Amino acid sequence: MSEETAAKEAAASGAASKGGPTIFDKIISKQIPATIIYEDDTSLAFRDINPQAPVHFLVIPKHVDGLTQLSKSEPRHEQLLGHLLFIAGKVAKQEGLDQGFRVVINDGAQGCQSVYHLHLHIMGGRQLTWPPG
Ligand code: TR5
Repeated sequence: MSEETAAKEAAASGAASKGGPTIFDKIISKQIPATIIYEDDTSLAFRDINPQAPVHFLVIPKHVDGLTQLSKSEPRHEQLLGHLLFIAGKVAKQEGLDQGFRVVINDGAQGCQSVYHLHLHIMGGRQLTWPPG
């Protein structure tokens, strides 16, 4: 069974995915509204509900929950990771972030992750500072 078929069956049955369902699963299934600015078969981009910059959106995979799960998984996930970054750049351009932007992945407790479904933060539209807190 393909990853996508498994995810569809899990969603249809209401079963939890490996890491347990998160709010982002409900955004993917359109149970909860979000301002979606890009979508394809494997990824979704939507505006962050609590923006930290004039432009702040998230890019998520539809069928994989976590970076750790993903990086320990099959080599084809390398392609998915590349795709997410590619989409981050594509949507950043679509959003007019010509002067630059930041891509962040918070992973795990020390990474300050709050939603346990892999997501790339893309922030721009103002001068950002470094290092982050
Ligand atoms: O802290 P991490 O890196 O896990 O980032 C989680 C991000 O999800 C935060 O920047 C939140 O503001 C964002 N977030 C949380 C919710 C949410 C959202 N972005 C869009 N729509 C959201 N809905 C509908 N519900 C959330 N709980």
